[in-house]
Parts: sequence; C-alpha cells; structure tokens
Amino acid sequence: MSTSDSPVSSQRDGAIDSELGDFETLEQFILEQQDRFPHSTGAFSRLLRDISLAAKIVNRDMRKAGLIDIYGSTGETNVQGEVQQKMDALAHREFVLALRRGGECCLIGSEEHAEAIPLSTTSEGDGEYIVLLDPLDGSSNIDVCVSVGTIFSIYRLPDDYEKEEPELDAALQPGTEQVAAGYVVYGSSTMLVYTTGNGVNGFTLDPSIGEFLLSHPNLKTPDRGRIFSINAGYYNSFDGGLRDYLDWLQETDAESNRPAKTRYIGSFVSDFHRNLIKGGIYMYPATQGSPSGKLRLMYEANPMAFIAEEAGGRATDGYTRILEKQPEKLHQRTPLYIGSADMVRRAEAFLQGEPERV
Ligand code: AHM
Ligand code: MG
Repeated sequence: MSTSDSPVSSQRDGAIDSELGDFETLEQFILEQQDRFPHSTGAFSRLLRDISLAAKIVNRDMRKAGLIDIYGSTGETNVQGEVQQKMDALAHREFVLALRRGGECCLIGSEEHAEAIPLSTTSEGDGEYIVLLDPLDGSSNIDVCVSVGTIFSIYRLPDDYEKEEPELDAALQPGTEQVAAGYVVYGSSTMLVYTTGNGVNGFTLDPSIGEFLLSHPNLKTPDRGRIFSINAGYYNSFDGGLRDYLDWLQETDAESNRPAKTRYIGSFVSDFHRNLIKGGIYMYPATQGSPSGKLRLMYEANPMAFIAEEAGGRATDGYTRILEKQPEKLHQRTPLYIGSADMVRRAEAFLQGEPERV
C-alpha cells in the first residue's frame, strides 16, 4: 500500500486541498446540477447566477454602509406601512437590475414594491421565471451592525398562461409549486443557501475571490433542538395555547432537555439560519394586533418553508402546512412556526389544545 493510499495521508490531502481552497464554486455546482437534465436550456442556471450576482453587490454595499450615506431610512414607508431603510431601497434596485439584465425573469414581486413588476412580455425568448423576494429582511438591524438577509422564491410562469404581459395572477401559486427557494445571510460570513427540491446546499462567500463556495453540502436540520425564537415581548397578546407552549419550554426537565434556550435576533433569516444548523423553532404567531402575524407568505414564509422541509424540518401556520396555503395577495401575511420537525409538531399540538398529542 503506498503512503498516499493510507487513510491518514488521504485525510491530510483533504486538509491540504481545503487549505489550498479546493472548493466547488456555486457556478460549478449549478452547472453540475444542470447537466443532470439533458434538455435543460441553462435558463434556470443563468437565473441563479443573476440572483447570486445581486447578492454579492448588496453584500458589497452593506459592508460599507457605515462609511457612506446609506444608513438610516429613506423617509418613505413601504406598502406594509413600515419605514423603508435606504438599504431596503438599494437592495430592491440591485435585484431588479440584475434580474432585468439577466433576461430569465418575467415578473418580480418584492416586499419593497406595492405591485408585481413585469420585466418583459411572454413572447418567445423572454424569461419564463417569476421571482418573489424580500430584498433585505430585518433591515432595521443594519444601522446597528446586526446581520440581515435576502429571501427569494422562484416559480415558473404557468405553461397555459395567456396574457401577453405577466401579472400578479401568474405568481399566485402555492409554495408547493416553487422550483427553487433560497436566502442569503449577511452575517459574520455571507452565505447563500438554496434548494431546488433536491436537498439544501449552503455556499459561503470568499470575499477575496468574490465567489460563493460550497461549504455546507446537503444540510439537514436536527429533529429536535434546544432553541426557541419568538418576540416574547408580545406574550400577553398570544393565544393561550401558545403561551402554554412557551411556559412548557421554560420548565425544567432533564429528560427532554428543558429549559430550552431563547435566541431572537429580530432578523428572520439569521434566526432561521442558526436554528436550521443547530436545531430549534422560530415562531411569528398571530397577535391581537396582527391576527395574521407579521411575516409575508409569498416571499418570507414559503421559501423558508421549502428549505426547512428539504432539510427535514417542518413549517406550518399552527394548523396548515405553509406550502399548501393558496396565496391571494402579493403581500399576504401568515403566522409562522418553522424549524425542527418535533418542535413544530409540539407547538401545533399546544395551539390546537392537545398538548398531550406529542
Ligand atoms: P421586515 O421584512 O420588514 O424586515 O420584517 C420582518 C422582520 C423579521 O426579520 C423579524 O423576524 C421580524 O420582522 C421581527 O419583528 P418584531 O420586531 O415584531 O419581532
Ligand atoms: Mg422581511
């Protein structure tokens, strides 16, 4: 047996390879996936490339936000009645520009724009994908250097769609119809995580070469974790079943690893990403003031639900699977319970008044 065949030296070779930066790039990974479909035109790969390019531009701008005049609000409120941050507006523009330039997308729905934005007509050669996105989620955190994210959801324009210029009705598809979904977390590292329904893969941006590199292949989330993430400040306006669940999480019981730990950044992408890797549940429930919760179904809950399920987790509104909800409006809200499957199931049981069910 030659030395290079020994397990020890092959481990060392692996270490050297990674020291040398022998990582697969996002672009290589996308092309490899594309090769598995012999009739692929490459349009979807180009669409993902456009999204990753916009993410790199947003990342670049945000890393300088304290130095140039892009902190703070624009003085406008968006369609949700929320104060729009300058970075919200900038990120929205970067994504729209990249998708328009790329030519593979025919319709955009963005948190930062009241109406869906058609990019072209449906005549031959035009884009066949619909992209719904929150260009910068958690943006009130930017001014204080806390991590934020982009969330995106991709659908195909229905084959039988007849209007010459696509409108919102083309996008009102349940989450089960998504062809891909992903997020970018701009944190201590910048990571892009996405799924096309064939597992979840995570790529870390190497800023020195400007490439996303495959760092978290085939991500799986634990069935059970120790973390719960919720804005407990609203405790008194939560449903009684939810309050019971929160109380249960805080009881002491060594066997079920309680009390659980609370972690809430107030930046959904970051809270979700941490819980995905470590195991946990993120909840944004209905409250008395917001009976439908806060998060948006089409570009926040659906894409994250697709990723959660692909990683072995679960996502519901407490009663119904998120991916099966039929959207009626672009900016529709939904309560959300998402993360480790056992924890989400238990939250549902408490909400439904049957805590002993799990
Ligand atoms: P945004 O899309 O306007 O940024 O709002 C969504 C954000 C989430 O990132 C976060 O989890 C949540 O709002 C925090 O809301 P709250 O301050 O009510 O806890
Ligand atoms: Mg958001």
